[in-house]
Amino acid sequence: MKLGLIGATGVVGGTILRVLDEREIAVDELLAYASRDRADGLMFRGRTVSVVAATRERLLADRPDVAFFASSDDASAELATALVDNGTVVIDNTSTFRLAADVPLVIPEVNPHAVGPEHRLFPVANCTAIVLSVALAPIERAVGLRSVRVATYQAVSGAGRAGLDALAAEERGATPNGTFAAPIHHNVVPQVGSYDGDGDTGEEQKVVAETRKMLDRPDLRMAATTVRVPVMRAHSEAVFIETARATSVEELQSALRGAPGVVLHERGIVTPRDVEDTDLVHVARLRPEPDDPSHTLFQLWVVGDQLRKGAATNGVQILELLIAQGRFASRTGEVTLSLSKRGRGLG
Ligand code: 2RA
Repeated sequence: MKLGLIGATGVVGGTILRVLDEREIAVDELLAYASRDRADGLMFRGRTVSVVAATRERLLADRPDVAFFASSDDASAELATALVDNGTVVIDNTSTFRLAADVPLVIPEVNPHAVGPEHRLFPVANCTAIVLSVALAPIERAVGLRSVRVATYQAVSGAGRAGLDALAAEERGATPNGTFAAPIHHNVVPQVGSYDGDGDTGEEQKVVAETRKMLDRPDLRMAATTVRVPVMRAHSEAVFIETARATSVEELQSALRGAPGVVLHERGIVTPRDVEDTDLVHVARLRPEPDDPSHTLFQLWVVGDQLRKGAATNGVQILELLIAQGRFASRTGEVTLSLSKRGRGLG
């Protein structure tokens, strides 16, 4: 397989390379692109790979079998459909095409059936929405959901290398450089994405719209408040659900216990530092709301590494799904879908 990676030098791009390697995806040729030529190149499987500017002409001439986009919305808007029309399968980590009606938005643990043989463009959903949907899907399947409310605690690496650098600089005493809407060191910032001061931020709109699409519940009542916190890596979410029928903690636990991609913590807590660099979504503190005679109101705490499961790993899993469907030859011959307990670290 000839594999292109646009945004190869970014945080998500680097994580995609690691996940491809760990999952032993057979890559015959890696084509690495960035916003400009890079003299130093990058290392992949013990070899130095050149990094070149991602121009339309070069990409169309290179014609990769698969291209991962981990760059800007603008780069995806300009280049992704041209590549798709040229025969390339595109797995796109930007928001550009996520809500297009004829484009599937796939989490392999949640809605693999959304992939049809005609599809060649696969956006990877918003990282917060992926982490949330992996935890909600088993509940939706078991008892149905009537409403979901979520407050998030999002790591600075969600804003890429600039976010990591901004927190590190502020910790060393530098003046905030505007990467976030307010100082991030010793603070929390209730704005992720664009915000015009009235109504939801861009991130909040994405979480709601994309979760509805992935759960195939356009009618799901939802609200989100997304917040940036001075955590390096992994997003956390406090989730408040109303189920479609009366249920119990035990029934919800049993739905989550065997669910693909989920680790259920029946006791204790789980924090972003516990799940750094892992691929599974962790659920803890599942409990009923107090004084609820309807037995439909519950709360849970959900944590996942947004760079891995929320971005790179989900994209590579989509590629694995396509390989398993016979869309690409695999030299290893042994690429199997590893949806549940594969992953590093906890669980
Ligand atoms: C963030 N969800 O955390 C975004 C990144 N895709 O900023």
